[in-house]
Order: sequence, then C-alpha cells, then structure tokens
Amino acid sequence: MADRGRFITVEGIEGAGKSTQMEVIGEFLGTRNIPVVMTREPGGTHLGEAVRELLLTPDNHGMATDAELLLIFAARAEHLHKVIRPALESGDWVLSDRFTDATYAYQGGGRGIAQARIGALEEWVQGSLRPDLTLLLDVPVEAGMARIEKRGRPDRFERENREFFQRIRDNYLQRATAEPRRFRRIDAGAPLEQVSREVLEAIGALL
Ligand code: T5A
Repeated sequence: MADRGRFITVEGIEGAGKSTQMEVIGEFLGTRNIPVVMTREPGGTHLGEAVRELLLTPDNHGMATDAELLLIFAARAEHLHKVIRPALESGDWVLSDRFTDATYAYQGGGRGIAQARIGALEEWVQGSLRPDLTLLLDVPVEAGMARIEKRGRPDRFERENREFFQRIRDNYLQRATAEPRRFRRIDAGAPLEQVSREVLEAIGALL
C-alpha cells in the first residue's frame, strides 16, 4: 500500500493571497513530481460546489448561522468521502484552499458559534483526520479588503463589516499560536516574492 499523502491547507481572510499561493505550491510540487490534488472549500465536489453557491450568493442574506455551519460540514463530509480521503490513501498529496480552521474562524470567531459546537461536528465528520500543515496567510483586514475591492459584486461574506473580519483574523491567529506544530503563520502583507519564498520553505520542510 502507498504511504499516505500529505494534507496541506491554506487559510486566511479574504484577499490574503490564498489562491495565488495555491498556484505557487502546485507548480513547486509539480516540478518535484509529487502528485497533488488541488481543491477548495466550500466546494471540491459537485455537491460541494452547489453548496458553495448557496453559501456565497447574497440572495441568501440573513441565513441562520446554524444552517450556514451545517451546510459547510455537509459539503465537507462529501469532500472528505469523494476527494480528500481517497487521494491521501492512494499516496497523493492534497492541497486545499481552506478547511475546518476556516469554520472555527468564520462561523466561530465571525458569527459567534461556540467552538465546542464546531468541535463536535469536526469530530463527527473528520474523525481524527487533521491537516499535516496549515499555512496561515496573515494580512491586516484593511490590506486584504483593499486587494479584493476591485473585483465585481461582493459575495455574502464579503458584504460583512471590518469588525467581522477582524474577529476572523484574531481567531486564526489564536489557533496558530495554540497549535504551533501544525500552523505556519506567514506575513502575507509582504511583497509577493517574499510570501512565496516563505510558503515554499514551509512546503519544502515536508519533503
Ligand atoms: N467560508 C469558507 C466559511 O465561512 N467557512 C468555512 O468553513 C469555509 C471553508 C469562500 C468563503 O467561504 C467562507 C470564507 C470565504 O468568505 P473563497 O473564495 O475561498 O471564499 O475565499 P476568499 O477569501 O474570498 O478568496 P479571495 O480570492 O478573496 O482571497 P485569496 O484567495 O486569499 O486572495 P487572492 O490570491 O485571490 O489574491 C487577491 C488579490 O491580491 C493580490 C492578487 O494578485 C489578487 O489580485 N495579491 C497580492 N498583492 C500584493 N502582495 C501580495 N503578497 C499579494 N498576494 C496576492
């Protein structure tokens, strides 16, 4: 049986540079001939992408916070079942743009849902599976927002106020401090080349 692949997640507030760094990591692993499945949450499966649409459309303004939380974990259960676990078991690496730390940060820190309630769902849906490495691209809220402001119509999350995103950033930072072995915090307000260099250093350490 192949060795289990590595599971890497990329986290941060909007505009932190997650998509940009996903590409950088994907290219790097490609040059090392490491098979990698690149995916995202919410999403990554047919069902997950449909749930993503429900979560992001501003038409669902005022969604109950528990409905939001449960939709995210429903999409995650499908993602784990169809994509993440099979890939890891076959020896592929999995690189996910967001995972459960985003739920603690957004639904916990942002919306105020108790961490223990999120923890119960995490246990139910994931069992003992956790990422091997989580890259926290940390950027001040104003800087992240400035990067995404030029884009078109803001989604349901992007319409929230600065305080919401500040709570999310704070929650991510607390989690990174609490789990220093899994997290690598990277100053994502720095120039792109520097961020990419630090990201690849962290990935290189897994090889
Ligand atoms: N969500 C998700 C939850 O609430 N709970 C959950 O459990 C999960 C999984 C998903 C939404 O769902 C929520 C959180 C989110 O609101 P998303 O598309 O995954 O949405 O996430 P976004 O954060 O919205 O993605 P963004 O595209 O906004 O941000 P990225 O990917 O972090 O940023 P990126 O790479 O697109 O870069 C943005 C811009 O900045 C530039 C890029 O070129 C680009 O123009 N940039 C830099 N500029 C200067 N210096 C740098 N170092 C730069 N890095 C990138």
